[in-house]
Amino acid sequence: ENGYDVIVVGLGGMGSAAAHHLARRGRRVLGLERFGPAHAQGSSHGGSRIYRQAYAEDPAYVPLLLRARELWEEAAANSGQDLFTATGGLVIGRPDAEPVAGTLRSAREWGLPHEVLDAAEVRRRFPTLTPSEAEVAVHEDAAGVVRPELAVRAHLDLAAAGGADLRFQEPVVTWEALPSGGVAVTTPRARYHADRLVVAPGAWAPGLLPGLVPLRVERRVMYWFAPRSGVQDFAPDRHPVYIWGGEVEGDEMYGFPALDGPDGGVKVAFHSRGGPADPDSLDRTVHATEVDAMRRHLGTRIPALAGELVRGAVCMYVNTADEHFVVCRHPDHEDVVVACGFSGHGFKFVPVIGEVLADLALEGATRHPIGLFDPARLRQSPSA
Ligand code: PYC
Repeated sequence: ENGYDVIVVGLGGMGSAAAHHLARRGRRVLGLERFGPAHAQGSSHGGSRIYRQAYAEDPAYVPLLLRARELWEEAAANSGQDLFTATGGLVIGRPDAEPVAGTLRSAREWGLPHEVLDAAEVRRRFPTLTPSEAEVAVHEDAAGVVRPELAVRAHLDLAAAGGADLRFQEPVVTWEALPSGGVAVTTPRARYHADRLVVAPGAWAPGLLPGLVPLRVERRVMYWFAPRSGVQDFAPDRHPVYIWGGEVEGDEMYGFPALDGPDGGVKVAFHSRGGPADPDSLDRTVHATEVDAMRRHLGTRIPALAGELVRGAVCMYVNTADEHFVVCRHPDHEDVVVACGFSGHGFKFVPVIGEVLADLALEGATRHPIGLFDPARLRQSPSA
């Protein structure tokens, strides 16, 4: 089938936002997704993601975060959905540990409002959190929660309202850049043509972008625990989102206020515990040993949550070697744009990455600072 300006492969967080930004610019867009709309098989589910600005990972992300915030507001207004909730946020840990030190570096470099709290002040303001005397916290008012499934649905609805043709349950088998220019995409149902291609395949990136950069797909578990004393202490108008560094790497955890009503539990997760995964045979069982390990961890940090598990869910990270994203024109195909390797910290950027992908697909360049996401840094150089 012919007649599209741009095909978007993958309609999770990044692809749905790209489809919306392309459609709003008047382009004829085809979106292809292997599952249904806003599904729970990849990396865009679980009800909540952290948004923060003083970015520990690198100060270069900050301008993108500021633009993302504007676009979250815009998408919320245009869709009528509550996509962003301001709660404030804490990054907790030893002062010299990377999450804390990196957050302060970004805050200072960009002049972002923040406060440094000692452990006693954290306990006083947020009595659910019990850091040790050796820990401090950086508090940021601008932090909050974004909603992955609502956001994907909102972007899909906006894209469809803008004329995009969105096809679900239609996995891409292969794509190719044609020697005469343009691209072809093959699914079990059809072969489609377009001038440009955006590939945003999430955990399916190793199969759809072979040889681009090394990627590690990893399993992660999300847990919702019932607070011992009811959800009121975890209400979003008084409880921040938080990232809590650990003594050893696997101990870093993060969590949210109570977002799912009195019986929905309160979500927490480990950032780096999981292990390698294959997206087509992911172990989706949350094991009792894993629940016990999280409960033990909560016992010294958030004792109010170290009780009954309400539910668990499994998702995937797609990690690059340095845990920075890959967002660029494909190094070998100028009509192809790629977005992958979001390394467990991408969702907050969804609307700005959608804007960047539309820029790259239509103009070949973007005004946004994406130098950090150039895959050249990760590609094996040919041996001399
Ligand atoms: O991006 O803020 C984040 C985050 C915390 C834990 C996993 N991702």
